[in-house]
Amino acid sequence: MRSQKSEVRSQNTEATAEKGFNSLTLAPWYLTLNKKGSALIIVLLIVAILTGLVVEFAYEVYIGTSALSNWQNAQKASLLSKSGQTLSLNYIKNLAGRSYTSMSDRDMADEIMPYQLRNGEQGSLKIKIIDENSKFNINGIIYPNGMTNENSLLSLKKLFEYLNINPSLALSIADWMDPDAEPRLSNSEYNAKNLYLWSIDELKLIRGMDHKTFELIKPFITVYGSGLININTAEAPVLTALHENMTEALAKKILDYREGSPFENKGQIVKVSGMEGVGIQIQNLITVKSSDFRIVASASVHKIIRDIESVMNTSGDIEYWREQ
Ligand SMILES: [Ca+2]
Repeated sequence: MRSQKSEVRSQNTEATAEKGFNSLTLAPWYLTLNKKGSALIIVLLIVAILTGLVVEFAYEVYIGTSALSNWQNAQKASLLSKSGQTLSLNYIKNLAGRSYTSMSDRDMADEIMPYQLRNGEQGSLKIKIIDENSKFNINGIIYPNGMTNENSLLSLKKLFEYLNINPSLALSIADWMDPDAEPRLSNSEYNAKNLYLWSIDELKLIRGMDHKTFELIKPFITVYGSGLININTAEAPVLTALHENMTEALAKKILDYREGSPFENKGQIVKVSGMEGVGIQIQNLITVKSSDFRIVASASVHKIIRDIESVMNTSGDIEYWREQ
């Protein structure tokens, strides 16, 4: 009997052991963990993934909104800058009706232009009006038939001398523009355009014209307008360059004279002490009325800036336009 019972117990024990082995090896792994702990890990994983998605979405929305906002502000700044150009054009058109253009006409424009937007927007518009007739027209050194205007070339040399620039650079500029290929200096016809300049920036392409030199002459030269110099608005370097007999001292006398009262006609220049003779000789080079103006309008809306620079004449023609 004992042996039978023992056999039966032994069989039960084996069965139990076999059952226990099966349940341990066949059950999924997660059933072997604590159920509460595993649920917490799963929840945490889901929360982490959702947080990641939400952060990514929020970031994309933020970037998208910022880009849209910047674009809208850029459009507003651009429109504001264009309005500044229109406003300036109306202003210079009014100057056409005047018999002469004085320095105060130009300065008044500078004073009335800066203002803040009135519709609550954070924005501003600044305008600068520059008289192109106060500058030396560099295209004037070559006649339309290709010949050199020696008097004009001499003026350019005098302008360079005034600014402490080597006057021979004027010869390189003449070769750059004249239609022939005969060099006045060694290599001065190298890669020459042999045409008039469309913009003074083209001067940077000429050998010998470094950045410093260009910045020195930039305020005093132009490619726009009739070529006549307005004696009411030209600065001393340009006035001195008008004629070989002009001196810096005479130019300063002209500045002093017009400060008291502007020249109402070009013949009045002989009233300036010392200008009795040379004043007559430059009559065909000067004017008292300006026709071409450079307008620089800079608009800012929420720190987004749009600049428009143009050159327009008093008839309303746009000769140059650049937006950036
Ligand atoms: Ca040439």
